[in-house]
Amino acid sequence: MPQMKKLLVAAFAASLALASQAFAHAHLKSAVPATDGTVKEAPSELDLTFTEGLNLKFSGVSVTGPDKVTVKTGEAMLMKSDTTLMIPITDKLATGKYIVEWHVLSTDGHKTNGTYSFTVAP
Ligand SMILES: [Cu+2]
Repeated sequence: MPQMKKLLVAAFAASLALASQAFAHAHLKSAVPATDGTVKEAPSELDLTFTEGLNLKFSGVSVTGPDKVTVKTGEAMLMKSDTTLMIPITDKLATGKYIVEWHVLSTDGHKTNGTYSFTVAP
């Protein structure tokens, strides 16, 4: 049944194409301070590195500290071929756990978002 075989091959190729598109979205690859990490010194910036280049205009984070207080952040910048989002922290962070909620638009036009936390140790 060559016709059927052609169809199966086409379907397989289409599913591969879809899968690789899904992987092309910008996923968080690494962060400083590290995701779920603990730092001894309060960071003056956050670096979030993604698997894809980002569109700065539609990318950003919101940081929430202990007691659900929103941390003041400066203007985000892109570094390392637009894959790293650098966010200056204008507040001096007290010890405690911080939640980082990020949202980005990758250069392929897909939006992704996520959440992670880090802790500033006493
Ligand atoms: Cu994508």
